[in-house]
Amino acid sequence: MSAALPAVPAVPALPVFPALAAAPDRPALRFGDRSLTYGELATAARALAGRIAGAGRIAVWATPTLETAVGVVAALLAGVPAVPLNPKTGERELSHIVGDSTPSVVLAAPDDELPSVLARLKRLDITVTETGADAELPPEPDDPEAPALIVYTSGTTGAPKGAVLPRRAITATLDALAEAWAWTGDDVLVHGLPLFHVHGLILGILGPLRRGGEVRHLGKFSAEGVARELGAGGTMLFGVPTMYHRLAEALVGDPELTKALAGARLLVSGSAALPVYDHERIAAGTGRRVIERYGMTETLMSTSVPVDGEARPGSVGVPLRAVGLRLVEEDGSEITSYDGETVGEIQVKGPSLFTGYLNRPDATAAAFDGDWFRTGDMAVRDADGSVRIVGRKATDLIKSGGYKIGAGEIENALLDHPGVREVAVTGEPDTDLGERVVAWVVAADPERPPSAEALADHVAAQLAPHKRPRTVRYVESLPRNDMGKILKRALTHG
Ligand code: MCA
Ligand code: AMP
Repeated sequence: MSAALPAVPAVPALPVFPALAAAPDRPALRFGDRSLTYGELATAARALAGRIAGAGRIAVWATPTLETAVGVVAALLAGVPAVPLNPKTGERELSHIVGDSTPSVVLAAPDDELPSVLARLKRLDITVTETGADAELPPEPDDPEAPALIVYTSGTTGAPKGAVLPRRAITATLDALAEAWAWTGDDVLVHGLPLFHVHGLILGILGPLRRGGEVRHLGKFSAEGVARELGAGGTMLFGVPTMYHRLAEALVGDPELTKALAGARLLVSGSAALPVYDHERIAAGTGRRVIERYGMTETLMSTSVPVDGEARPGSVGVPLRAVGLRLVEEDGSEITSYDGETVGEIQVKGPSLFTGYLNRPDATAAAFDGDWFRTGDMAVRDADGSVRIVGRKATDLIKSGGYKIGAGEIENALLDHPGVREVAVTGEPDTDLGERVVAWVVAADPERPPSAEALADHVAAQLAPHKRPRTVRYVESLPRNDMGKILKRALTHG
């Protein structure tokens, strides 16, 4: 690491939030015009932790607000596993998540309206302006294996699975990133990511709070918000490639945004591949290169380009501290050459891994080869050991706007629509979203097929708006092989 970079102080693995008690006057969280210092956050989270202690599991209605951050910090302090819920989740998916994770309580902001699916849960309002609680934090649980968060993630088929993330996975990944990025309490992170996934919640909220730094959340991503906050003291930006694509588009003729991006200490992209075109446009416009890091809900972060490393388009950098990473051939043999050509599946091991899928020992067993987690991502390694992702094993997984979406779950939802007789879902390249969800539909009545809008609304209401098909193609029949299996390649390759 170069001498000019701030030294990252060593932090013991637990407690998760050493800064909470250390510096009460420092700014911790800001969402729009609402903010909390570390002292205020500690008071609010401590009071809530006292109310949920011993609750079993809790759900958090994860809007992009102060309340969500306070709710999750409180759950970690109390040692109660938290299930962040996407507030836009539709009925079918929400019923599944709640039925699978069986929380006893749902935490929400006082003004939130909760859907009827959650009516049977006890509701606790999150108050961010607690006063008068005593100054002592209750001791955090000291078991590093204790489950901290259960984050739902899609697979190729079936409903999303709950990845159980222990406390040590969170601290291990955040400390490894701190080392790679020279990330300290002096950093001010700007982001507009949702708070129900790893990227926005663990990296984007828990990360700065573990370091003792500040988060400024935009509420909703916009280029203007990024320009404003980076221009007013923000040092780091986290985003998915769609956000960097939109920033690259907005840069043209926007000197304020150009200056803000040029002045940031670190621009980080993850959750999907950042296209070379956008990478180059940002570099050309600002003189700054975006750093990529690679991870997964189940593994947290596995690789990154270090802060003083060379940010090459296409490269997701080198394995982070304590992460074991290997590339494996189809027959299970390990690829040892760093020739930039030989493609294998990325497998990882180490302390940042999850402990398994909730209630799914079968799926957990299938995901591992011994200690090694099979990511399903295909990559090569360059001569310097850096990893370049070249594709994915499963064609039935779609990454759209940085969200992982299983084709199977959308097909199941669409088959429930009365106007649909048969359906296949595929992903197609999209300059903004990376991939776009496409539904190939055989209508129940070809004379009166359901509209594309009706099908999108149906998926949004049952699953989530980001899973809705953006394109619907009506076909007379779906190509199948002798076994009756749909040949998706024949659809997409005409
Ligand atoms: C549109 N909308 C609808 C419908 N159509 N709502 C209901 N029914 C419909 N038919 C609404 C949407 O809900 C949204 O509302 C608004 O219209 C715009 O929708 P959309 O175009 O889909 O959104 P967008 O603005 O284009 O979203 C782009 C985005 C978003 C902001 C980049 O995709 C995003 O936030 N992505 C982040 C994903 C992420 O965090 N992934 C991390 C996974 P409204 O505007 O009110 O919202 S963790 C991970 O992957 C690993 C660990 C890793 O490596 O990080
Ligand atoms: P999720 O299941 O939503 O946690 O998404 C994890 C997946 O996102 C990984 O398996 C990769 O396919 C993809 N991903 C995350 N970061 C990157 C990156 N920097 N480049 C390419 N793909 C990525």
